[in-house]
Amino acid sequence: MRIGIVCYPTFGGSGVVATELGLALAEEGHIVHFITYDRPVRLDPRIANVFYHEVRVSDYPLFDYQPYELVLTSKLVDVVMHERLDLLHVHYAIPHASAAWMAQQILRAKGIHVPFITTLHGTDITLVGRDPSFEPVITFAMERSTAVTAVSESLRKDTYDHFPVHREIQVIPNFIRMDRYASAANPQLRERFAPRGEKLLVHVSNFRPVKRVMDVLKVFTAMREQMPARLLLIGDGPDRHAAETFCRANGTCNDVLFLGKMTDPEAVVASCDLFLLTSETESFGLAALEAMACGVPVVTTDTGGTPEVVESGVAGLLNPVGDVEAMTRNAMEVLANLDKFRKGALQCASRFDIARVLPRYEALYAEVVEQVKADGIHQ
Ligand code: GMT
Repeated sequence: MRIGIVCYPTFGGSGVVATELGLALAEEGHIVHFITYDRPVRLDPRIANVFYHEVRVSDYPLFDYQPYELVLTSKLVDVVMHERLDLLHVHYAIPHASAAWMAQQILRAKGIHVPFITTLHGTDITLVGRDPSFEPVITFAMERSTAVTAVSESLRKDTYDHFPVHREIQVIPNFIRMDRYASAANPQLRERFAPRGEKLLVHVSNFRPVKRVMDVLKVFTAMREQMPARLLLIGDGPDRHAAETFCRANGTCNDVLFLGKMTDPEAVVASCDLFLLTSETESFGLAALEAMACGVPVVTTDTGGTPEVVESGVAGLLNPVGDVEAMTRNAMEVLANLDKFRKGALQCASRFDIARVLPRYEALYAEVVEQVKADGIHQ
């Protein structure tokens, strides 16, 4: 098939999932066109069957706010027509789903029928999506998508709870390439980050308030009082400054290493003992799944889709949001039984291996292409 993928090209999980999906489809022989405002961070231009189209927003001075959605729509029309795409798959509803719908209408007027699938990822529904100013557009775009998927049962439920949507939403979970993560651990990195044999904790996120990064630091600080430990923080974002201020105030700067954004964090993550994820809400928790695939157990919050990903007592332990004491206690408990939890993490992650998930997307693609063909014939 000839597939167009629209996503955010940044470090967020939705962009990572979209990119990995496109790369896996290309490996299967499909032709994949990425349509985004920048090259997705994990998109290797040397890979066969993969193409990239940049959406360029003008800087015309009349516009205080540049009309990104319109430029994206025009680009979608252009790429679908000239690359003869069979379907569009848009990741993160805002504004990709409504742009895809608009492109579909323009193409229909030209006699071209293209289906589009919207995959809901998280804050497009749970945070941003709940802003009433977005609701009518998102609801409409979901209703008009040829198919809608959500990355967890929890996100599917949240969508029905917060939007007046009546259509079917299929759950297709995020996935992982187990083979890529299994051998990621690097003893030299371990030596570099824990030279005195300290326990190594790690957190990966975009440091937005929803991640509650300060809870990560509080848990770490409490653990460090009980044993030698260091914390690696991967990523960057609005709460980084507050995190640095906290470390300075608590005298932990030497043991908290801010590594910034990383394209392939798995070698670092795999060299650690425990992954901490303290989010207020998390529709899936891809970062936790990546850690588990490296054999690193996860101490996280019992919220959104995380219980579907991290089996408590097996791959790690779940805790109430904000309960720093429970998280500290449970993190110590996991470290005391590390071998058991490491095995559990690998076992739990393998449920999401790409080999299980990719065929579900391929089946859905075949279904929507057939559906639109049939609709086109009847029109
Ligand atoms: O909402 C975000 O944080 C951004 C979004 C993204 O683009 O990374 O993350 C969401 O999608 C990921 C991939 O499906 C999920 O693993 C994250 O759990 C989800 N984030 C939240 O729900 C907070």
